[in-house]
Amino acid sequence: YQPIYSLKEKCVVSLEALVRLKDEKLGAIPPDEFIPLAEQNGTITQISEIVLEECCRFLAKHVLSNPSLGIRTIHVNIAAAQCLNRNLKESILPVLERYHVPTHMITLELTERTAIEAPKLMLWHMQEFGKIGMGFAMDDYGNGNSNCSYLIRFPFREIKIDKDMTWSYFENPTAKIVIENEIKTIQKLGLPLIMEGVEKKEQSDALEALGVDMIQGYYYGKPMPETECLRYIRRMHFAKEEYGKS
Ligand code: G
Ligand code: MN
Repeated sequence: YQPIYSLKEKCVVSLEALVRLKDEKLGAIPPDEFIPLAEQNGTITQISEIVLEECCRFLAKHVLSNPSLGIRTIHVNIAAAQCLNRNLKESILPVLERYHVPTHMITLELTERTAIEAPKLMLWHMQEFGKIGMGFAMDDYGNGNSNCSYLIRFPFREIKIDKDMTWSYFENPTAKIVIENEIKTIQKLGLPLIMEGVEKKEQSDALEALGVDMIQGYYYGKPMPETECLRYIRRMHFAKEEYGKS
């Protein structure tokens, strides 16, 4: 789980579930290697099911009983293959029900590429999930075939700006102008914005000055196994209270 930090609330408010694969012989296999393969051979659907089940178990065990942790939702990535299934909702909802996890505690992340694969069906999925209080976040916004039409066509509840965009914001004056305008557009639409890939304090401060809502990046925490992540959040939130007292 990787923390998503709210610059406004000064605490971790959500997590993204990021699957990792460890092989006895090969060691850790990076997601950039096994996810495209799993997408090709169809096992991505089973992987996603395992991830969702794990997240619900985690929420039920550690988050529902600990509201003071401040975790409002877990972001779970969904793949194009899953969205092509008309019964997407029926494959997801029973898992949440089994663990008594409220629908707003899972946010589904999808990329522009996934959304455009079957746009009509995707729109219908988003409306159906919206009716039961489950939202979609647009992942990796600005990477690849970015186009503001995705913002217009689909009722995303949240936008995540891709880490490559964040990096070029700080390196390239042209990118800075373009991305600042993207940020303003998203803000005018009233959509919460997460910037990914923030690795330094100066970057976080600069984005805070632009009114960015949330940050996901190594500066506020790398992806961690669940126990470590819980410890990290507790320590961070406790520290915040301590600072407040002094
Ligand atoms: O595509 P998506 O946004 O779901 O993928 C997130 C990936 O980006 C994760 O695998 C995570 O490890 C990586 N990541 C998250 N934050 C940072 C960061 O600040 N720097 C770098 N280099 N990678 C990051
Ligand atoms: Mn993601």
